[in-house]
Amino acid sequence: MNPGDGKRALIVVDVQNDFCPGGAVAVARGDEVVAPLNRLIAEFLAHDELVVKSRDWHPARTKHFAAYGGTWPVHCVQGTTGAQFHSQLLEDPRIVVVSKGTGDEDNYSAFDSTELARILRERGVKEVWVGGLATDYCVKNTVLDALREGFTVRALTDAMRAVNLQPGDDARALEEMRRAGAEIV
Ligand code: VGL
Ligand code: ZN
Repeated sequence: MNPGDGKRALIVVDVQNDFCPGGAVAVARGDEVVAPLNRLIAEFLAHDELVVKSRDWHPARTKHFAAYGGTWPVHCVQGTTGAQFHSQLLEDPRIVVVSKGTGDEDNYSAFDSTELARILRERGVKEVWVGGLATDYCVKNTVLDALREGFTVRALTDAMRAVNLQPGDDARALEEMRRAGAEIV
């Protein structure tokens, strides 16, 4: 089977208020991923293909936060407005939601401590298309884990934006994904 022939799934990574402009870990122009992702969500659902949304879903106290020894300001605390998906992101009962970061680990990847790999395998998925927030953390780590798990991966550059704690982190993240075997589209 050629890459592209397998059953596909769309993985929408962490398109939550806290990663959008005005949020606690605001990604510049993070909200611009919503329109292209909505087009893909509609297309995948129309073809009966799986759509997964991951969400960063932290407890109020976690070592992921700077206050408790980690890197980040408080963000995406379970049940808060900041943790909600962007209000314009398409919702549908067929979409599977995967929560990550529920303990003290950073859990940047949507595969890390979640059921995602099992869910994809159960549905016969061979190829995943990945977009969302942020390119240099959760999108990158999700792409790298998907490759490690044996999936064909398309990283959707128009549908992702980066935190860029250091200038150029976005380009480095894309290069790392490409070198690991992702198709950058
Ligand atoms: C993320 C920083 C902290 C992400 C999550 O979703 O990319 N970034 N937690
Ligand atoms: Zn987080």
